[in-house]
Amino acid sequence: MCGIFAYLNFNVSRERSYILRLLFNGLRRLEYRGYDSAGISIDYAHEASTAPLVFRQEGNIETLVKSVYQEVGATNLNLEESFSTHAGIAHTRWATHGEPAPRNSHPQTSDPENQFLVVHNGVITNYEVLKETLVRHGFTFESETDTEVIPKLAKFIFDNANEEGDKSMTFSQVVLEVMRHLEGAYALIFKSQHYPNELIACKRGSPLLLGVKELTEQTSNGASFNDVKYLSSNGQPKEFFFSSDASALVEHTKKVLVIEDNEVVHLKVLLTVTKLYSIIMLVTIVPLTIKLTSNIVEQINKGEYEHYMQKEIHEQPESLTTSMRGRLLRGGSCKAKSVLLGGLKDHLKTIRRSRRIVFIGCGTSYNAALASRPILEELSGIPVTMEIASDLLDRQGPIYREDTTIFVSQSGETADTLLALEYALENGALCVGITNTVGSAIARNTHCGVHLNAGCEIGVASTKAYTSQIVVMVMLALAIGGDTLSSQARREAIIDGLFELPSKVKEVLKLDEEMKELAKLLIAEQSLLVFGRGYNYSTALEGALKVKEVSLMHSEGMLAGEMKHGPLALVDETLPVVVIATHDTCFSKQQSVIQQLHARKGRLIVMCTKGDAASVCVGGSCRVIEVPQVEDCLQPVINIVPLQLLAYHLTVLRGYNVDQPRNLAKSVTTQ
Ligand code: UD2
Ligand code: GLU
Ligand code: MG
Repeated sequence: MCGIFAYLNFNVSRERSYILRLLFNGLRRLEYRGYDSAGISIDYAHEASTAPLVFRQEGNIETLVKSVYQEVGATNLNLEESFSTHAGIAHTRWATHGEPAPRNSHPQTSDPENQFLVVHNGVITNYEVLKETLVRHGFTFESETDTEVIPKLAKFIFDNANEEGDKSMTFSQVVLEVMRHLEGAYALIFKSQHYPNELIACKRGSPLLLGVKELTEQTSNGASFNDVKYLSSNGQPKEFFFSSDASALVEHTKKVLVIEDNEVVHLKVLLTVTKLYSIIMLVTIVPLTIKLTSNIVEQINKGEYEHYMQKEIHEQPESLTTSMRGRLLRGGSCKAKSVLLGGLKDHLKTIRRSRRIVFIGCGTSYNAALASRPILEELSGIPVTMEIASDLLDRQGPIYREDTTIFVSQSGETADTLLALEYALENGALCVGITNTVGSAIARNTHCGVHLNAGCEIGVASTKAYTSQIVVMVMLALAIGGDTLSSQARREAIIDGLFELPSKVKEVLKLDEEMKELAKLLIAEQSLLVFGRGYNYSTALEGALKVKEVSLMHSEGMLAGEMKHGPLALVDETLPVVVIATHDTCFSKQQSVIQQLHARKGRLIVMCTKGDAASVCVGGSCRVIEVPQVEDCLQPVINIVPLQLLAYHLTVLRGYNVDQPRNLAKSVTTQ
């Protein structure tokens, strides 16, 4: 979805009208990818000192084309003016941050003079921190996009270097420094007034190709096109194209290079000793690991919070919003509300035809899959089974070509899950990834998938990634379920529920103080049981996992239906037991569980729907946690929040390290 196109002609005279036509045609070829607005930038004049022109419009490409020619007419810009070398960029946007509008369309700019311009496909997940930093340094933002931080950061880095007297910073150095600060997914093209006739392209996650058209027969220095460094011989005319996919390149050239993640392509005109121009393409590999290092931006920003886990718990209304951005379609007068997962749309037919769907994960990711299993079964009608990655491998459980396997991992590098992925690939199953980390091994090696876009998670105990995983998998269920008439009302109710979910999470976060009080009561306990069923079996497992993971208190999540088959023996007046009994199809069964626990004088903490407090505690005394009600399949997202808060406060009160619990690591990259 959305597209990038750029064109650089070198040493071949092209009129402005030709360049415009070429850029517009490039965009038209990318049109099928879907978009809601478009924009381009070309040069105003040959002189390096003049600001490039930027045209942006909401709506289709033809609207942009019309407005460009109108503006050109009004300003007497000469369409016949020729450029022997010129760098132009173009973009179709699929809005993720900010409504479709000219100010939010790309190219996004660094300042009114357009010193740095950027077109972007993707989502920058840490743009808020970057934006705050830039605003503190005097930048004013005019769009709601995540993209706008990129050109502004480029200008900031460029200005800083110049102030310090470093006038030799190259365009690629500026961009490399920018890339060091970006998290998320992107394909980017940079154009700058300070580096006329140069373009830089780089990417992580989103696709980007480079096409080269030689306008003479000679080969260049004998260097093959696949060489990492590609030098043109002096002065030979050439045309360069960047595009999100091959459809916009084939009419120009067959010489196409796929740009890999973390590579930077720099198209640059050099004045050589022999006074001839040449073009260099630099492909620089940026080590993946250099994140969060610079002092310009304090990346690891805990803000008002004391711990990352705390920050990440409270961030959930925002992280959930980001996970859903651009993926929920509100519908209209004659269109139904729907879900669009760009990464899956070409595979939905295959998934629907599969005999079985197998969720594979470990720890929290497994729990998130378990939370989504009922709705996936309901909407798809396909049997869904659950596998803990290591157990699947231990058993060498059967996986078939007709299976769709779904690999869930926050980091995308979890060793057990990765090995299970290899195993499933060998067995010929369709492999789908659900990961938070663009470019991770699971994202790369699965056939298709969905990124969580929840933003970087630092606390070892996963919180915001868990809720985003559930939301993404509910959207996956909606996408796989398709648009059968019989389930339309149900689907629309879930989509409405998704839209409202962030505000409901905000509401449930208000229980913070109450959970702290509860933690004080439980501080010296040895053990805590959590009972759930149906949608909230997962909540019981995940709540207990949080508690044991960070507060180092023994805790078990249990299926309430299994209570009488063993766990009931543990119940007495002292052992605290959390029962999740929010309103859904399992409500009456949970009420009877509560009765039975009362009968054994159990020490109950009941999580119930707001307004149910009085009715759930009939027959005994208990402490209640009242939470807002949402659509049943989304309730696990709400219900886990108080338990996350409880685990957090228990840990702090017991004096343990919340962000780095004993013996645990953030991404488990060993078996
Ligand atoms: C794409 C962009 C997103 C935004 C959006 C606008 C990327 C990475 N994403 O998001 O930033 O511009 O379009 O509409 O550029 N994939 C796997 N395995 C995984 C996860 C993902 O194969 O575990 C693939 C997936 O099939 C797709 C690509 O990676 O081809 C991007 O996935 P996505 O979920 O980021 O895709 P989408 O369309 O939501
Ligand atoms: N996230 C960017 C925006 O909302 C780019 C979206 C796209 O990939 O088109 O402007
Ligand atoms: Mg984990």
